[in-house]
Amino acid sequence: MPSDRTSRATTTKRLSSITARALPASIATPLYDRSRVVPGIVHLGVGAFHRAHQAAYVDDCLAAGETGWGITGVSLRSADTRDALTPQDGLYTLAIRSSGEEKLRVIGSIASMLVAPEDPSAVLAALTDPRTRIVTLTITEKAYLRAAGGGLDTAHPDIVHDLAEPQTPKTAHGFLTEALARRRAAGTAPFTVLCCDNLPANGATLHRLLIEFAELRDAKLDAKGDAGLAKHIADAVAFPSSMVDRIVPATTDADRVRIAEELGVEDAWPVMTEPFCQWVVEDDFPGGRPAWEQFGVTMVDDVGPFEDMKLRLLNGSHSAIAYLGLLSGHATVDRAFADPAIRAFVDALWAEAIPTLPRNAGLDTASYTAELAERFSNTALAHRTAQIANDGSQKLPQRIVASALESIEAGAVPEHLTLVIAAWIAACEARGKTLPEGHFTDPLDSALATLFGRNLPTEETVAAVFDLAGFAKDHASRQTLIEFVATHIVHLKQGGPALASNPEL
Ligand code: CS2
Repeated sequence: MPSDRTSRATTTKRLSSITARALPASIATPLYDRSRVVPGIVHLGVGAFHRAHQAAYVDDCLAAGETGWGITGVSLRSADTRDALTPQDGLYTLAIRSSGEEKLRVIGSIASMLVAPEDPSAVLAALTDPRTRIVTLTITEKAYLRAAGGGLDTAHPDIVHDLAEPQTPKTAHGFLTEALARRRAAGTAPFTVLCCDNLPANGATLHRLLIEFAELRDAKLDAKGDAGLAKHIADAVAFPSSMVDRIVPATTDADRVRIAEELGVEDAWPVMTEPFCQWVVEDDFPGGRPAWEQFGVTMVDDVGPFEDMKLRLLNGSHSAIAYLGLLSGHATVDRAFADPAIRAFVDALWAEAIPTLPRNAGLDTASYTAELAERFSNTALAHRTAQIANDGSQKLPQRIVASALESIEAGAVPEHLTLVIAAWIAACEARGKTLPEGHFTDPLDSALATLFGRNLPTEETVAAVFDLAGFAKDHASRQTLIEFVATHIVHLKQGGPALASNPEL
């Protein structure tokens, strides 16, 4: 966080357990005794999304009298959230915004915060604490460190580090495996691992990656007779999948000022969100869980159909709105969605993606897309297209590429799905030209810059991007997809969405 916020905090009264007692009556605050709450959940990746979603559900459970599920929030990278929240006793404001209305609620479920790079052993201590029965994650797609084909990126320097130095991990994989090894050695039951990121079959995906990591670890430790961790993780640890949904735009300084005025005290990091909130979770928690179903969480046997619908309809169209919006000069989702050309595009995109969803799973796609249209039109959110545009190489496989491939296999012509891939490539290429340099980022940025600098024919560029990002790897329809995308790029460059720069961005 910029230092001006920290210095302001020292001179202004701050949100805290004490000042929360005197907030205006319209603002909901935790009325339960926070000192009685014991930590039961360790959450990795305690960013705004977690604080708008899971932490609110857990806050409801604690308010209803559960005491065993306080959250220990862990940041795997920066100290920003800890620095903002610790002086506030872990309290922060959740602002639920719809066009014309803002409701504020102070959340109290985060009991303490740790910053992994500062003190990995404190994180391992929290993870091995027998009271910790669930570990949840929102670390973003790229932190799963998948290689282009989907397996673990074993060459990634942090994976190499965590295999060499298991006592001081850097990655989620390193922390989880080391903690599970220590719990096993101590005779403590394993925790349940609940992935809450936008990945397909997120629980199973993380399970597979951790087994792969543990196999490499076992191979190193074999000589010392400590092998068998991979088998333990495969047999004894539960990884339910879950589908999470709430739109959470990044907090701005204007939000901080407005919330401070409402509260009468400063909150260094309030979180902005929409009224809609959904969480669908596979019910597989051998060590127990909060009674989430009493607070609006849908507990199911198989989250797959819900997840596909969300990734392909919500996130797929979000990415479309982001890249086409950027290329057309729209800074926020609501403005892009109000553009008739983009609105019509999204309808056509949904029409292509819907036939790829599981049939007979009871999905009501008509109401779902109608609700999405309302959510995307929420003018109070100011959700920036550049925020969603980040990390496209990690997001598009499950949002767009999978539906496009299935659509081709079914004999359809996915013009709109493939245009989103083209718009992503065009938007990446437009940075530093018609879009500001660094307007959004991607783990492939330096490789993409080198590639674009070679000025290859369009189809060769697209094929190289597919290789870098692992899109459609080894798939029979890869070449067809590349040809669609290359044709769209040529059209986009000939003047599809206006590629003119726009001061709004
Ligand atoms: C968005 C998601 O930034 C993005 O990529 O598509 O964060 C989206 O807002 C959430 O998944 C909504 O649940």
